[in-house]
Amino acid sequence: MIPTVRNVDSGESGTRGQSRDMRSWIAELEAAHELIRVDKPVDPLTEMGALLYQCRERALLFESLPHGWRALAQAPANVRQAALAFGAREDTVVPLVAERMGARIAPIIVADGPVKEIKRSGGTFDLGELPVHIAGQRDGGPVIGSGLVVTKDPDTGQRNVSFHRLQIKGPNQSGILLYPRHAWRNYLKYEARNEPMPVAVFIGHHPLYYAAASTTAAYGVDEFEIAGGFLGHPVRLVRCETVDLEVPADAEIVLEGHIPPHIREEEGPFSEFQDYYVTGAGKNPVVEYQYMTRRHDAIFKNLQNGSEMEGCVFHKIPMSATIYRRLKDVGGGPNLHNVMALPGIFGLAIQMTPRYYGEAKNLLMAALSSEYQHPKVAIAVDADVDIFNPAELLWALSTRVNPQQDVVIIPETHNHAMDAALPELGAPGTALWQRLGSKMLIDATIPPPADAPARALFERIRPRNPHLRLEDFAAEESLPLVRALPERYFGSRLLE
Ligand SMILES: Cc1cc2nc3c(=O)[nH]c(=O)nc-3n(C[C@H](O)[C@H](O)[C@H](O)COP(=O)(O)O)c2cc1C
Ligand SMILES: [Mn+2]
Repeated sequence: MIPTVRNVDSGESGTRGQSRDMRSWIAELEAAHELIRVDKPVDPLTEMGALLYQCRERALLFESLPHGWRALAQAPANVRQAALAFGAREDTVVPLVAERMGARIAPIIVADGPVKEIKRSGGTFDLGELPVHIAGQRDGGPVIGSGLVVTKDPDTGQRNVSFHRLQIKGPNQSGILLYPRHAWRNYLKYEARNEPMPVAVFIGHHPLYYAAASTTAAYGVDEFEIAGGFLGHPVRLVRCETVDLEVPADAEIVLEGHIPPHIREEEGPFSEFQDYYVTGAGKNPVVEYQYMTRRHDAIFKNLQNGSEMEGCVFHKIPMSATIYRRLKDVGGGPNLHNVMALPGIFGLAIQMTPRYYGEAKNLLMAALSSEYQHPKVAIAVDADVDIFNPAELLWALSTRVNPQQDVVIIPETHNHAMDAALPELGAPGTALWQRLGSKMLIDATIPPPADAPARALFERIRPRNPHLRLEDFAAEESLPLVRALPERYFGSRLLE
């Protein structure tokens, strides 16, 4: 257990040297040849979304945006890049994050920080001058997708940090989508008192802050403690100027504001994580901003949503790690290898070696009823199936499943309210907003090792001499083609 440090003012010394921020992340990406610089002018409203849409492999640093802004986006562009941020590999990042979730470190309060270099009160800043982009053709307007929203429970003072889409509506106003979870719960408490809810939004920081904010923990858990556990050092916080909230000292930009009670305005549509537009759109609350602080040379952070975009990477890692933690205990410790959310986030692949017949179904039931509301389909496969290769997953589904025995459908479950395939009850911005759907588990595992003869029927094809490599045999002029062959192909993991 890493020791917990509480509210110590470390001034300029202390943890400063080891703290990681968006600057250190940009340097890290560049050193790993993971960053593309875009030096031509780009219009965030009409051009940026298309460039991000095309760039699923590398991060983008926009160097010539309106009003002199620079911005980082698609960083992490995929799970592989997220693994880099955690110092892991694609196939080791989830077990590692699951472990770090158990090592929370309380933040510290410092007197000052880079995010306070410039201070602007209401009327002296205009959200319209930030390089906020429009992602999809049908989006309702420019949306800050990278704003991490800090709120407090008015009864206990417990802090919460979460992602919320913020559609720009004026120089100092945005919409906000408050999905029925912790910030919404805090808002309902303020609304019951007929008081505005103070909020602080920070934009631009190391991706581990974003991963922490998208972790669904218990109500009352401070996501800055989760960020500390991910980072391995306490988060440095500074106090806000106009609200009783704290924000990271090393963020790029902070907006201070409040959500007035009982106000709902049209919001959305927005390019959402499942790759559809309309979910969540309707009458949603608004945020009014009265103060902005930022670094003197602040770099903006754009974040594009949609399936297999940056936004879904921030969903996938904490969701998979939280469910991995949960499954680790099912039935007294299964032989669990990995968990990964599938594209669209409503599905999960569970990689395990069953100890007993039927054990996979026990894990799948747990996976479908965790802290997360999203998972609707859960698939269990053995260790030989590369869960990062969709072809292998689909192959396991078609060759290792006897549908009448291996597929179970649980009717009439509470599902994620933004799953467009399910009937919607209530509406966004109201107390009864949900989807009453169903769940499906698919056991695509093979017989357990304890039943060796039955398991042997599923021994996979491997070539003789699997260590041989084509580049040692190919003609000199063909080597560029050989080196351009994809590293991942059907069965590639079996040759490792
Ligand atoms: C990229 C991204 C965008 C998100 N956008 C929203 C949003 O607009 N509204 C919302 O309520 N939750 C949104 N979420 C989900 C929450 O931030 C996330 O589930 C978080 O865990 C909720 O925090 P909580 O558990 O403290 O309520 C988003 C998550 C990610 C990763
Ligand atoms: Mn929370």
